[in-house]
Formats: sequence, structure tokens, C-alpha cells
Amino acid sequence: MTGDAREGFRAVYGADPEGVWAAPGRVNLIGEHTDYNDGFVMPFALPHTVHAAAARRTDGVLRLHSGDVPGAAYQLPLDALAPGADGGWAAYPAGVVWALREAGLPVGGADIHVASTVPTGAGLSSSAALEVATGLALSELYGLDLPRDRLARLCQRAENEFVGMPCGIMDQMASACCTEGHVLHLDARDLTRRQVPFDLAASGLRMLVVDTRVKHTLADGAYAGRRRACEAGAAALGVPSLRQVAYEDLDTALSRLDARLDDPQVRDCVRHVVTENRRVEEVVALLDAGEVRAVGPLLSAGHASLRDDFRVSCAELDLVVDTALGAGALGARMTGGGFGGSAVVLVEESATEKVGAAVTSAFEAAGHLAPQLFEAVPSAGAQRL
Ligand code: GAF
Repeated sequence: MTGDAREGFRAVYGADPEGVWAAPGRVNLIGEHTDYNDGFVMPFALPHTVHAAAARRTDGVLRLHSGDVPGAAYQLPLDALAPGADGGWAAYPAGVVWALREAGLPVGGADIHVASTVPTGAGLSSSAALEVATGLALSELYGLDLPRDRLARLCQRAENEFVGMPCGIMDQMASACCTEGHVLHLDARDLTRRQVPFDLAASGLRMLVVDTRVKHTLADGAYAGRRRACEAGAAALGVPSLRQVAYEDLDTALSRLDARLDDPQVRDCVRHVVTENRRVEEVVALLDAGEVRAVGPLLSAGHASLRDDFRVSCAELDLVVDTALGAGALGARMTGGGFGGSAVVLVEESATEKVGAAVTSAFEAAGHLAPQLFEAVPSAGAQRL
């Protein structure tokens, strides 16, 4: 892979890059649609990465090329970078350069070539990986020495304002801050975090990722709609964010919402967020106690809440979860934004093949595209190679 990005750079730009930086995709163990409600998330990095080979330029021009997209490099004068231009994939790295410069950081031109093994449109955070690889490359090349959480915030700003996708902070923080063998317990309100050891193999367990190959399009308005529903719920309850609603006060909050708003969608979204934050707390407590197997039912409960209350699942994701549980999985849930994409399945090592085969057969029987299955191993966050 490193070879690919380096060689790709040479082939496109006719010179060596100054370095190659890698940033991973992620799965989220639990804590879904909680980040933009100031809540808790628990992602871990995948071994799948975006590699960015990069070198500085002195003429104020940004050139961007991807190994996955045939054709010449984009050539963008830095002074002309502005939100809203339709650059396809290039909007993500261009947006990062824009965000760094908007923050007043001394970033000049660059040649960048990217190569990725993160599946796109699979809910595995390929966009954040692209942003963080670009951001880390520029941060190091221009001697900015950005702390990882600041880098993640700038990448999120690129996606929110330059690309126009109102995502939370989870994916950028996962790519920038995860460490091998750990799941990241992140408080999205102030970015305080803890690396929680997550060694499934030592417990005789495996985690499968099942990419349904239903392409999710988070930017299509549904994600933004859920976010607005959460904000409407918080406003009706008179709190700055749903993080302020304690699990113990949920029934009171729901009755208050019923009295103040005639909107069952808002009510159900609030219930999801409050119960999901609680599930994260419970999962952390179980992992700290070494009770990894006991996490399974909480994952499945999280899926039911995303399916029934938050309504961001789809038939294929539900089929993965139901089939995996029926075949003996300890727990299963969709992961990421939803509307397609991937599910995670916690299994006993000895049941891995049986559960995987059951999911594949169920997809075939239902006439769906064959899903892609792989094992999720908690891997390193962004780094220079
Ligand atoms: C997407 C977003 F980018 C994240 O910020 C998060 O909200 C997630 O959906 C849902 O948990 O990945």
C-alpha cells in the first residue's frame, strides 16, 4: 500500500513525495447518532486506510489525484478554494486545506496522491480517513504540529462547511486518535477520551463487519433530518443538547415532549439518543470488568433502537442482524450513519464461519447482492509511514 501511494505519486507528478501518511476507516462499537448530541461514542480503527503521498509546492497551487479515479490531477489555486464547488472526492482534501487556511494556519500549496483500501459508501468512514490523511500530511509538512483533536475538528469543519455534510465529530476523531488494540471511549461534548483495551482474540471472540453493499448517501438529507429532529427535541425540553437528558428522567422528558410537541419522530429520536448514551456507559463498564461477551445484547438493543426509534436501518441491515443472532451471534448492530452500509457482529471464534455463512445464504435467498464480510481488528490511528 505505501508502495502504491508513493509509486502513484511518482507516476502522476514525476517526482518523489516528501512523505506518506495513513489514516484509517472505523467501525463504531456502540454510540450511534449521539456525537452531534454532545454524547458518547466508542469507535475503533480498521486496518483499512487511506494513504496520502504528499509534497509541498511553492506556487500556491493544490494538486490532487486519486489512484481510484482515472484521469489527470485536479489543479486548484489555493486562493480560489471556496465551499460549495462540486469537486466529487476532491472536495474532501480540498476542504481540509481550506479549513486549515481559514483557521489562519500557514499552509501553502501541495501535490497529493491518495490510495485507499477503505470501502466507500459502506459506512466505514472513508471520507474522514481521506480528510485526516490529508490534514496530517499538511500539518507535518508545514510544521503546524496540530494536536489530534484540533486536526479532527478542522477536518469536521471541512466536511460540514466545504462539502456540506453536517456530520458530528466521531469519524474524524476515530481516524485521528484510535490506537491499536483499543476502542476509543469519546465524550463528543469536550473530546475527552480514553483508550479502552479491546482484545477480542484473547477472549476467544471475533467481530465481523458485514458490508451490505447498499450504498448509503448520508448527504441526501435524511441524516440532516435526524439531526434537526434531535435539535427540536432539545429545544422543546429547554436543554442545549440531548446529552443533558439523564436516562433516569427519560419518561418525564417524553411526557413533556408529548405535551409540547405533536411530533412522534422527535419523541422517538430523543428516546434513542438517551438510551444509546446509557448503553455506551454500560458497554464501557462491562469492558472494564473484562466481561466482553456480555456486551452482545447491548449491541443488539442498540440496533433495535436505531431501527425502531431512530429509523435509520434498512431491510438488508436488519437481515444481517436477525440472521446473525439466529445463527448464534452474541450481538449485532448496524454501524455508522445507517440507511445502508455495514453491520458489526460479535461472535464466538468457533461460530465465525457458521454465522458468516448464514448471513451470506440469507442474502442470496432474499435476492440481495452478496455482502462483503471481513474481521474487524482494532488498529492504529493516523500516522506517518
Ligand atoms: C456518520 C457521521 F459522520 C458521524 O458523525 C456520526 O453521527 C454517525 O454517522 C452516526 O453515529 O458516520
